[in-house]
Amino acid sequence: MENSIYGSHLPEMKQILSEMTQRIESLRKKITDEEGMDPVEHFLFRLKTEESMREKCRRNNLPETTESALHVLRDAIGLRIVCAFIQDVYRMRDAIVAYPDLSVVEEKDYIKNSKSNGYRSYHLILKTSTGYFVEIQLRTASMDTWAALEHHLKYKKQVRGNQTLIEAELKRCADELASTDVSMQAIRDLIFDIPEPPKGE
Ligand code: 0O2
Repeated sequence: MENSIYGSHLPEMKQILSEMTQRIESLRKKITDEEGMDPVEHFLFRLKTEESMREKCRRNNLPETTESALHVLRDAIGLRIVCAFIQDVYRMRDAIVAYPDLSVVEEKDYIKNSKSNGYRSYHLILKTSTGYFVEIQLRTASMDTWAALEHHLKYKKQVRGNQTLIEAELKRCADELASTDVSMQAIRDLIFDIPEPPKGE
């Protein structure tokens, strides 16, 4: 059998992924217990498959080596946290960056500064004390839906129709969804910012 691109690191990578998922789940539980509302809609995680990592190396003109897979590309260990509301994205981000044993090596706020195609998400690259990188993508359900659709279309090799129009329409959808996210957050604030009535009323 062909040697793994991850060399002998796979067991430790699996262990890190498992620890990270447990942390996110307990963070979720803590916020849910304290506030009665789960900040996370859904949560995905994975180790990038051998095939996908090798394909990404080739795409980036990198040799298919353990060095490329673990130290040049930094998303072998990946988590995606999808929240209902924008505020929850930032709340989860704040809690994650506060872990003392993980250093933040890169942070990209594509929510405040969306990509030109309309892509929105919050990206974190963390480094463990043992030297492994972990990529965390945080986004709302609307952003996630858009990214999935755009990804699907991007990999359709023969796109029929007017490419410029398709891109403009995708961007318009992304902006409309972003505007809806802001409105949904405002509605939640209206509901939850109402103070409790005084006792006895
Ligand atoms: P794969 O094959 O999905 O794992 P940069 O060179 O800094 O501009 P970089 O390093 O790729 O870009 O990082 P970035 O921009 O933070 O993107 C990392 C990942 O975010 C991507 O993985 C995608 O999963 C997602 N992403 C970024 N931009 C887009 C986009 O426009 N549309 C969609 N659907 N997803 C996006 P990769 O690198 O594509 O690799």
